[in-house]
Amino acid sequence: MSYQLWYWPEIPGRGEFVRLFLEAAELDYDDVAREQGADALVEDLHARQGMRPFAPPYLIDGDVVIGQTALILLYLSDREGLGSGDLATDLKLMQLQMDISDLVEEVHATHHPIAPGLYYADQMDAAFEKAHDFRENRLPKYLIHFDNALAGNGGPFMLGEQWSHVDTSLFQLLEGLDYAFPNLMAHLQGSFPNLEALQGTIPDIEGVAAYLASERRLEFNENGIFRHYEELDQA
Ligand SMILES: N[C@@H](CCC(=O)N[C@@H](CS)C(=O)NCC(=O)O)C(=O)O
Repeated sequence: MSYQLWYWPEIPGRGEFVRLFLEAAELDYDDVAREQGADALVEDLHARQGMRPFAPPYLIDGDVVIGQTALILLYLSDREGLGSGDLATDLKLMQLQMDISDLVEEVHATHHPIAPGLYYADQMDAAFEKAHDFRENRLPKYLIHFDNALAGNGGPFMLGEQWSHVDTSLFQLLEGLDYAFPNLMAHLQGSFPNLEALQGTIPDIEGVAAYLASERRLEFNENGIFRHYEELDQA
């Protein structure tokens, strides 16, 4: 039986971190809201009771329903034998995946620093300040952290020669940053060699190559998390 992924149909967003993993592992899945629309997603989520996911993305595998991007990736890795096989190492991978989630939240806050429900145009002054701190302090701190984690692992990936959910997520993160902050990322080029090598290697994974060339791959856009606003991207 194939997995069901529920995520907003028009943006890559957080759903793309799950999608990339499913595609890299060449797993069968239905991208349900891409087929049935956003209203179907809202209906499905609201029909769920009790300990249900708070927000998409969420994954359904038979009776199992899981929200939270990092947790979905942990579940899939465990179920498909794509973890490290060692609890302490798997927890370190999860720690990094949750660091990625934190950074994704900070990226979103560069254009929505006050409230996610307000328009960007209504919070631009705060966004300038937030983006300035993001460019100067927060992003370099995170990228050093991830680059150090990759150093000396004996291969391009966190686990050396074997890719994991952290690697596909770092790829998506870097692609998103390149889209949203092209000047900044050009300025930082060469500063994070392990991350750059990883970004160049992920498209060589067979499932990823096929996916990136397909129509299933959604382009970044200004409704998503990684948005390009020239005024927020000053190197
Ligand atoms: N921490 C959650 C965040 C989930 C989340 O914020 N989902 C967004 C879309 S990317 C959403 O639809 N949020 C609705 C809301 O917060 O009300 C995760 O990493 O999956």
